[in-house]
Amino acid sequence: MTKHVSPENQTDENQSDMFRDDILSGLLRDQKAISSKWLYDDVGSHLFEAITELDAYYPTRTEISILAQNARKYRRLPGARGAMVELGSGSSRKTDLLLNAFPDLSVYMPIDISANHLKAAAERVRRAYPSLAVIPVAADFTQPFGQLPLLPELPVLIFFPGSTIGNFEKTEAAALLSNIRSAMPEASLVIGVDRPKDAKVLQEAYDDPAGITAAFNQNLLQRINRELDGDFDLAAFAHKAIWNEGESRIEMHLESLVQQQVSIAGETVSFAKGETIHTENSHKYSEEAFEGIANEGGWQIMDVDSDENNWFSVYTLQA
Ligand code: AVJ
Repeated sequence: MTKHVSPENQTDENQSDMFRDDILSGLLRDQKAISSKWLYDDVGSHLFEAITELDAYYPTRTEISILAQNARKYRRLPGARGAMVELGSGSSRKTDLLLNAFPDLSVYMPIDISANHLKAAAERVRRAYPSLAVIPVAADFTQPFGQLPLLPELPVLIFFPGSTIGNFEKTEAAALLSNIRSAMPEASLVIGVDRPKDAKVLQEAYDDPAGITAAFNQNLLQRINRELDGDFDLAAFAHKAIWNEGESRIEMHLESLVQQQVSIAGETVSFAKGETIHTENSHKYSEEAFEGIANEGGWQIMDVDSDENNWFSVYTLQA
C-alpha cells in the first residue's frame, strides 16, 4: 500500500493572511463573492451546529438516518479495520454512528480548517473511544494535499459527510475528489450528497424561520469586523437564500440594503443598494450528476444508500 499523504498543517498566521487576501480580492469582483469556507470560525461552527438541529434543515437528520441504517454494511469496507479519515470534523453524531459500528478500527484522523473545533472533536473522541489512536490534522483540505502525519500501513476509509462537496463549484468538486484519490488511492470514500428536491423545502432549509441561517451568514461580516478591522453595519445587510434551478444549487447572499461604503483592513469597498455578496453555493446532485463529478475525479460508484424520500444519498466510492 502506498504512503498516505494529506493537507499541510497551516499556521494561524498564514491562515489570517489568506483570509485578508481572499476577502479583499473577493470584494473587488463584479459579483462580490467570499468563499464559504470562511463561514466556519468558532462562532460560525457553533451556529452551523445549531442549524443542523433545526426542523427546517433536513440534510443532517436525513443523512444520519441513512448512516444508521447502513453503518453495519460499511463495516465490511477494508478501512473499517484500519484508519478512518474524516474530512471536516463536523457532527459527532455521524462520526459516532460509524465509530460504534467499527469495533476493529485503530486510527481516527479528523481533518478540519477550524483548529479549535478540531481539538474539541479530537478530545471528545479520545475520551469516548480510549482504544482508538486519534490524530487530528488542522488543515484546509481544499488546498492541494501535502505531507501527512505518517499513518501506519492501514487500509483507509475516508468519511466525507454533510454534502460539503456541494459547496464547491462542479470543476472544483471534481478536482477535490481527484486530490483525495491521489493522496489515498486505495481508500474507500463514503460521501454524503444532497439531492435536488421541492424548491420550498430547499428555501426553508436555507432561510429558516428562527433566523439561525441568517445569523450564520451575517457572522461572516462580524468575522471581518473582528479579524480585519472592518466596519460592516450588520443591520445594513440582509440574508438571502436563492434556489438557482439552472445550476441546481442554493445560493446564499448578503444583500446591501442601502448604498454604502465599508472599510476593511484599511481599504474601502463600495456597495450599491441591492448589490449582494455571494457567500455560499450548496449544489444538489442527482445520481447522474454526482456520478459525473465522481468519475471526473477518478472514482467509481460502488454503492448508493438513500432515504425513503430520495432527499439525500450516501455514496461508497472506490478509485
Ligand atoms: C456545510 C454543506 C453542510 O450547504 O447545506 C447550511 C452549509 N449553509 N446552511 C449546506 C449550510 C447554510 C451546509 N453544509
